[in-house]
Amino acid sequence: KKVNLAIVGATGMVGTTFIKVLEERDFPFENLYLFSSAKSAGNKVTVKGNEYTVEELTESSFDKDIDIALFSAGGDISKKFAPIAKSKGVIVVDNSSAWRMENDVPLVVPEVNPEDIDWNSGIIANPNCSTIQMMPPLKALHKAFKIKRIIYSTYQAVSGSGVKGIADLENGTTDNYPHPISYNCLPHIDVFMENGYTKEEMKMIEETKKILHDDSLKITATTVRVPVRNGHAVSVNLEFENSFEMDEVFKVLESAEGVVVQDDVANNVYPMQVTADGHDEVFVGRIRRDESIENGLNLWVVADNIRKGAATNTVQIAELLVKKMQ
Ligand code: 11C
Repeated sequence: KKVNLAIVGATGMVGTTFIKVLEERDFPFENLYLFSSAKSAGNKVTVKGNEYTVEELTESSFDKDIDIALFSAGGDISKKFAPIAKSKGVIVVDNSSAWRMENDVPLVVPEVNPEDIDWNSGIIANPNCSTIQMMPPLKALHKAFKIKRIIYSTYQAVSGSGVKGIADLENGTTDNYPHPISYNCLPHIDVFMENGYTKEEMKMIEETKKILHDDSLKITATTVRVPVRNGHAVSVNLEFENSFEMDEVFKVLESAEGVVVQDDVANNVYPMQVTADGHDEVFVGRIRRDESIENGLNLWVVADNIRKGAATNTVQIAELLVKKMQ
């Protein structure tokens, strides 16, 4: 069955990547509606050879016959318009943080917990980009050796802040960040919370537990903005319940869906942001035992935060919905 699809935030960085990914994966839509703010309304966009006119998002936008809407226009737009869409029978796949931790909203990484889309009540959330890329390798390792504790340290690209972040990197300005990001690193992503963590750090902690369905996991995180245009890297330290052999770890990661192992240090092969850029997979390397504790492991995990961290993961969720509608 071909579905009627809407994109909210169609002209933004993730929105335009939705369109690229839909074309690349030949997503089976019948009608396509592109919505944006008044500023970009009227723009013409070509998708699969057909020209579409971007319309202003209004409260009556979902009166049309729409099955699935992909949202990436920020949390405030999602908070206001996702319930309107849902009330009209549309299933919303939302890329913002607005609904992720709600009890009736599944948080889905298709390689990891596809079954969770079954209990949606009209809104399915796409996790935070730095969380998404950790889930395919960690789910496979959790299943094999049972994770006890996770320490995340991130190296996140300016594209995670949108076009303003990229402008600050390229121009040496401080319009988006409180300090220069050119030639600098900022241990500060999103706002600071009362406990001294940033919201980005708390997202990684809470979303990991929700996606892996395991509240007993002990998790801590430090998230850092680095002067990289696109692609997030995460250094992760894991402590397992069970003992493991390194060849088993490699086997588990090599057979994990959506994961590509790049680990040949003798030839300087390891994941990097510049090589992950433009790809949909999660790249894992620098795989080595943490010799300071029992059952410890270190990994370096890199992915394109706009693709797997946002647009591709959202489109993959929509593909699961289409399959379910058949
Ligand atoms: C960043 N992770 O890199 C953020 C961007 O909750 O969807 C995505 C924020 C979110 O700045």
